[in-house]
Amino acid sequence: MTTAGHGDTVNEALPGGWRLVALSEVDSTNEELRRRAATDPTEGLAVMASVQTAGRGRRGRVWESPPGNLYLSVRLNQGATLSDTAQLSFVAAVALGDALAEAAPHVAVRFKWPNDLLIGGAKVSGILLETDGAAVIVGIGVNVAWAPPAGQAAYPATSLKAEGAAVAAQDLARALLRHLQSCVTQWRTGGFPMFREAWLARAQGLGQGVVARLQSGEEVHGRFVDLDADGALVVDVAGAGRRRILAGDVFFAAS
Ligand code: BT5
Repeated sequence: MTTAGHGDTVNEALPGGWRLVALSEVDSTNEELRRRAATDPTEGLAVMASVQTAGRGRRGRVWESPPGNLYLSVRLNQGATLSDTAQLSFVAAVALGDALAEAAPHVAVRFKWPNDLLIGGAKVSGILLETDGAAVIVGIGVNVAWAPPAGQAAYPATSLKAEGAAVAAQDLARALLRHLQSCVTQWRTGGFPMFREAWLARAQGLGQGVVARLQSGEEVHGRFVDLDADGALVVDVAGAGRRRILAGDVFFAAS
């Protein structure tokens, strides 16, 4: 595994004591924050990179990370309980949704459970939360200029550029960090309900047919009816009542 990036290109103080370190290349911004914890365990330390050589998704999947896109991770000294970590992935999605509404107002962004953002049904962003001792690392990838071509990713993908939004990754990073800081503060004082509502208001496929593929390989077919107070997907299964899905991948029935 690569060790560190090729030097800091930016080391910038942000409001609220947060700080942004920008690197030209790194294996994974999540991994870089883990390494930095030994010498710099500050809350709000954010690392972005122009390229990731080993960007990752959930369960060891690869996150394609060529130049031009945004790869950003932030450390939150949260106390890494399962429930906090699950809730934070929705808080981060809402923050990114708000940042995109500001940076690219004409594109309509929807949320896909558990932690993707879609434009026109195609994935423009993925969020990966990892725990590191008592901290949570929030890793966010946004396809600013490039997306995997059709057939290459498990789910159709798009980029902001392909959707007609000219946004610079550095500008989006700053807008995102500003929204993330404000959302995390609101979540810490006001709790999850307002984020659950904000997420549901822009959720893809609410009330529609869905297939949830669980880690065991089991597929749950039903109707996506809710997000519960813990961030679980609630699926109404014909003849079998409601199932809470805590982890898995979601596919929408063809409309
Ligand atoms: C995710 O995983 O969507 C979370 C991705 C998180 C990436 C960020 S970048 C900054 C930080 N540092 C890291 O190393 N990671 C985080 P998941 O839901 O498991 O989706 C992964 C799947 O999405 C892959 O298996 C592909 O099918 C597809 N994929 C890969 N690269 C993609 C891309 N750039 N755009 C759209 N889909 C992609």
